[in-house]
Amino acid sequence: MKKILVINGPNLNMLGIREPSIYGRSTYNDLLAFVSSHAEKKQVEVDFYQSNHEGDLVDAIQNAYGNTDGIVINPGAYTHTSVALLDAVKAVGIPTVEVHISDVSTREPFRSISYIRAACVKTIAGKGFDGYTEAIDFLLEH
Ligand code: CA2
Repeated sequence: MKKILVINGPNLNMLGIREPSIYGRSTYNDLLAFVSSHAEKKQVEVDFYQSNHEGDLVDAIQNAYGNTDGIVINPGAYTHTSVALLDAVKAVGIPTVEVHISDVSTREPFRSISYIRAACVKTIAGKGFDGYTEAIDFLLEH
């Protein structure tokens, strides 16, 4: 069975609490349930990790080395700032898909910048929670 690690960065544990017009009303636990149900259908093992701390996210990517077939990552605001996350994905060489719930390209200009994108096999944005399942399907097919 294939194993995929789903990583969420800062503030994604607060989903559903504020800004429903941007991120929807569903919570982080709803996201986990939605992705888990899809993974079960696709017979893929999925692990989840969420942190508000950049170094902990780097550790999670490094810990996937040698035991994970693919990574789905929503780096949150670190998307727009973190060379460390870019380097971590490059270092492990695990196929990684970048996901954003909102359409970052139509929001503030700084959200159009993504450092991690250069190390990712695909970027999916603006599809809500469906972006995560689309990312899993992409990793299984490629
Ligand atoms: O659209 C996305 O998935 C983002 O990665 C979400 C990040 C944001 O910084 C990125 O630019 C785009 C924010 C995570 C959630 O932030 C919340 C803010 C208020 C209430 C609940 C969550």
